[in-house]
Formats: sequence, C-alpha cells, structure tokens
Amino acid sequence: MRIGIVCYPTFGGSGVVATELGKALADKGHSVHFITYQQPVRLNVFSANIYYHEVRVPTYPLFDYPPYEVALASTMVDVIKNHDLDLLHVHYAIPHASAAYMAKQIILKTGRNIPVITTLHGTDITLVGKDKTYEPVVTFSINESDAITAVSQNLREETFRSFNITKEIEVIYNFVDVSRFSKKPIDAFRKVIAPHNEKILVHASNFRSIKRVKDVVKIFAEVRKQVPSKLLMVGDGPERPGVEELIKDLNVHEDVRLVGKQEQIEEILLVSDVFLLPSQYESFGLAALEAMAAHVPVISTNAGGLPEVNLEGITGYTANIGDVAAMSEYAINLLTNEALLKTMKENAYKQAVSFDIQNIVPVYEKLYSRFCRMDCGDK
Ligand code: GMT
Repeated sequence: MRIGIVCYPTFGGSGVVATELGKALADKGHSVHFITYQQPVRLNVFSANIYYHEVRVPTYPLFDYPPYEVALASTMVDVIKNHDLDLLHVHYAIPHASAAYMAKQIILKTGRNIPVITTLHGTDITLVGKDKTYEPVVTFSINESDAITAVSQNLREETFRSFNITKEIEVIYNFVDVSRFSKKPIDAFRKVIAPHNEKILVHASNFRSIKRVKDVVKIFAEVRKQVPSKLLMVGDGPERPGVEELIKDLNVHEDVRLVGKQEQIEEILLVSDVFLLPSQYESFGLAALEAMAAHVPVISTNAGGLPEVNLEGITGYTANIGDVAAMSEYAINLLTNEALLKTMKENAYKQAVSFDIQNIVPVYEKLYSRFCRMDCGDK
C-alpha cells in the first residue's frame, strides 16, 4: 500500500507512535510518506520505502499567524497526486483531521476518493479540542473521517462524552518495539549514575503542567529519606524552571539529574528501577509502556487510560492524582523489597510484550485494507 502519515514531528507520544508505525509498515514493504513540517525525531533510519515531505509555510508580512493548515492540505494534495497514495492516516486531530478533510475534497474533484483515517491521541480531545474555539471543526472533521481510532478505551469514551460523534471509534492500543527496550543494560552507565548502588527512579515527559512533574520531585524527596536513591528526569518543557527551583528548595539537587531530551531513552530506562508518571491525565501513557518494555515497573496516577496500561499491584501501582504520599509509600515499599521488585519488573515486561509492535501493526494493516482500492495490496 502507499500510505500517507501526517503527524507532529516532535518528541510527543503521538509523533512517536506515528513514526514507529510508519517505520514498521515500511519494513513490511509498504511505501510510507510522512507529511509534516520537520523530520520526525524518531525517523532516524534510512529505508527505501520511506519518504519525507516537508510542509513549507511561506511567511508574508500580512500574516501574524502563517496558515499552516492550508499549507499542510496543499502538500497532502500534491503527495496524494504525485505518489498515487491509497490512504491518509492522520495522527492528532488538530489540525490534521481538518486539513485531511480539505485535501480529500480537493481530490474528490479529480474523481478520486482518498480514505482518511484519524487517530485520536489525547489532548486533541481532552484539552485543546474541547475548547470552544476549536470544537465545531474538531467534531466535524472527526465525523468526516472514514475511520476513527483512539489509543485507549478511556480516550474513546472521553471522545463520545465530549463531542457529538456519529461514527464508531475503534480502539487500537499504542505499541512498543519490545526488542529495542529489552537489551542488556550498560553496567558502566548505571555505575556513573548510582556509584554506591543506589536505586534509580526515572521520569520522562515534555514537562507540561498536565504531567505534574513537581510531584515527581516531591515523591523522590520522600523516597530518598528512606532509600538511598537517584532520580533521572528526561525531557524538557515549560515546567522545567519551577522543577529546578523545587529541587533546590527540597535540597535534593545532589541526587537529581535533569538530562533533557534524549533520543536513546532505552539506555536510561534499562538501568532504572522505577518509573514515575503522576500525570493529571494520560490517554494511554506511552512513556510508561516504554519503561515497562525495559523491565521497569511504573508508579502512576489512575488518570485516563493509565490503568489500562499499568495494572494496579501487578506491573506497578496507581494512585489518585496529587496523592504524593501514596505514590511515595508505594515506591518505598517496592524499592525495599527485592523479591517484589523482581516480580514487578518481570510483570511489567510481560505486560509490555502484549503491546508489542508485532501485535499491533497488523491491526492497522487490517484497518487500511478495508479502505483499499482493488489494486492497492500489490503496491
Ligand atoms: O502527553 C503529551 O504531552 C504528548 C501527547 C501527544 O499528543 O503527543 O501524548 C498523547 O498521546 C500519546 C500517544 O498516543 C499518549 O501515550 C499520551 O498519553 C497522550 N497524552 C495525554 O493524553 C496527555
């Protein structure tokens, strides 16, 4: 098949899922065309089946806001025509679903129908999309998609609750390439981080307020009182200055490392003991799944789709949003009980295996094939 994938190219989960899906489809022989404004961060391989089409947004003194959506729709039209695409798969509703609708209408005028599949990822529904400024367009463009998928049951339900959706939303869970995350840890790396064999706690996010990153620091400060430990914080974003201040205020700076955005996150996860994700909301929590694939149990909130990924008392623990005391206690309990830690590490890995890329990519292929032209399987 010839598949157009539209996504955000950044470190965000939706871009990661879209890119990893495209790479896996290319490995299976499909031609995959990424359409976005920058090379996606995880698109770090060369493949004869992968194409990258950059959306250029010309500036003009009249524009306070360069019209990205128009440029994106026009680029989609060009790519569909020039590469005879079979379908478009857009990740994150805003503005990708509405730009795809526009492209679809333009292509219809040439006598062809290009199927559009929209995958909802989270904040496109629960935060940004709900805003009155966007809601009518989001509702319309989701309903106009040929198929709609959501990355968890919770997100599916949230979408029906918040928008007037007239079509079925299919749940296709996010996935992880387990083989990438389950390599042998680099001992020397662990020694540098934890020279006296301290336990290592880890967090990874884009440091937006929805991630409640300060709770990570508060939990760590409690754990550190009872367990010799280190905290690694991966990522960057608007909350970082406040987090750095809190690290100083709580006097834990000697044991916390903010390592910024990292492409090789698996190396960090592989030496870690517990992953902390105290988010206000996660539709899924891809970062937690990646940790689990590296044998790292998760202590998270029970918000959104997190309990579908992190199984309470099995792959880690879940607590109410903001319940720093409970999450600290869970971490202390886990890190001071070697037998329990070993069991949970194994359980976390097993749970990740059930979300392995090998199981999920065929589900997307099956979905695509429902919309394929007679000849598109041959390409
Ligand atoms: O969580 C973020 O800030 C990034 C966001 C995105 O759109 O890239 O992630 C969302 O999509 C991920 C992939 O499907 C999910 O794993 C995240 O849970 C979801 N984030 C939220 O719902 C807040």
